[in-house]
Amino acid sequence: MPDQLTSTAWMDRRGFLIGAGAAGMALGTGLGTAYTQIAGTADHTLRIAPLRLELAPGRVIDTFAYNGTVPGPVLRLREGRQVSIDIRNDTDVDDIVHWHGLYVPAQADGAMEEGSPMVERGRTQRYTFTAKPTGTRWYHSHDVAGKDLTRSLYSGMYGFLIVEPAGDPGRYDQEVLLAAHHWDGSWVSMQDLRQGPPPDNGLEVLYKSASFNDKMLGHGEPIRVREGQRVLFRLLNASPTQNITLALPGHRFTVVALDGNPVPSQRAVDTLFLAPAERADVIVEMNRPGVWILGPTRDEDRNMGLGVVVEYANRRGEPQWSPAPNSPWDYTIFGDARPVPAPDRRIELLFEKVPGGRGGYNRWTLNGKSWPDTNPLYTTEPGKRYRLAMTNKSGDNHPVHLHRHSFEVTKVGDKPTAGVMKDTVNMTRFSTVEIDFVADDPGPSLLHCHHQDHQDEGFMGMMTYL
Ligand SMILES: [Cu+2]
Repeated sequence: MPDQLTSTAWMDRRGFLIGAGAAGMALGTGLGTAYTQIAGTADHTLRIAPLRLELAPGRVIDTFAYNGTVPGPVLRLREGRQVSIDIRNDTDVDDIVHWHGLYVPAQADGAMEEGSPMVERGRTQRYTFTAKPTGTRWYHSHDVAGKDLTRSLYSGMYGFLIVEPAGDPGRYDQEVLLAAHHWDGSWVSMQDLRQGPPPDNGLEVLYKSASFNDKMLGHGEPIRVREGQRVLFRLLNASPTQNITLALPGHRFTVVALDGNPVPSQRAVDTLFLAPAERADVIVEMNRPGVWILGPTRDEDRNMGLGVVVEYANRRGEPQWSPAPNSPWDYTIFGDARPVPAPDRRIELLFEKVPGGRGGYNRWTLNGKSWPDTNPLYTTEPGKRYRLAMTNKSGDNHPVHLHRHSFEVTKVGDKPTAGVMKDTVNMTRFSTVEIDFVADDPGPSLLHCHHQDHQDEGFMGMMTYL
């Protein structure tokens, strides 16, 4: 029982729990009365360890994962209930786990920049927090990867975290969880491979493999369905840097939630776009019997292994793929026209690239500065409403993530909208987006691009509270 060694934890003055391994237990005997000793087993344990992941016969990835699986175990938490999760680090590198899309104290959020402690190698650390808000959330490593394409979001260290509402409507017959990931990356100069990026552009990551969950397309079990079923897909783009656009030939996706939050206007779409870190909950009516490929519209991504076979009962044969109708993706089609309250303050953010040149790494700036010089990026007062007016002055996509808060998308380009609540908003190349939020979770909160390489090369700032 591995937990026996590590089930001792201490509550610090700010009300979150820090567990410790054997060394910490020895230290613990010397701690004063300010620390309350907590005994007992955590509700969940995640063990970080190396994993040889077989995506397909002969395609093995040496990576790191939680509890020996990719994705890690699905954590299903009950809304409003306190949960304790032990993270045990059985690797030789310190790491940290971030609870993406949840309202948790900064010290338990799993970002060292906000003050959360690293989970040291060989140690165990306990996180406790109250699970909210409801919906499809996820957890993942929030370590710095830098040039190391085996660490953090490049690795298998991610999993679904679903906060279940007290009363789940559950109008579906089957639930399927799919997390997309790209594997086996290397740094390349795109100019050497294809025309396109300007010649001063720096290194980018190119991948050799991709998967839904732990298998490449054509390997692993198909998703078995019956005609007439309503299937809920919870889709997560857990790729370190790649956008994906998904289709299921002959079927449409009815989008019911984005980033776990119900959308005001449920729309059926032919293709579904997800930037890194984004989630979509979609219902598919199974009304086209056959054997199909649910996969990315880019041939290159399917050839790399991204996709899964959907097989109707009593149907056999080669899985079919056909190009999807062209349907542009736009957050505003899921919004509505309700009036948006005027913000107490409008904050302009400009994102720019400092091209690395051939063989160099691109750098990123927010209002002219790179992390850590962007701390603080802006300061908020509890209870006030803010509008971030963001401009992407670069030819790259940036899924911008705000920690510990949900925000409302209020303008995409010059299109106003309301009601679409997210924690990550993708900014397409040379675009503007406005998001509104209420400063309702005091504590330092990171704002950063979810591309691992952009985040590591300066695209990060800190929102603070007065
Ligand atoms: Cu970015």
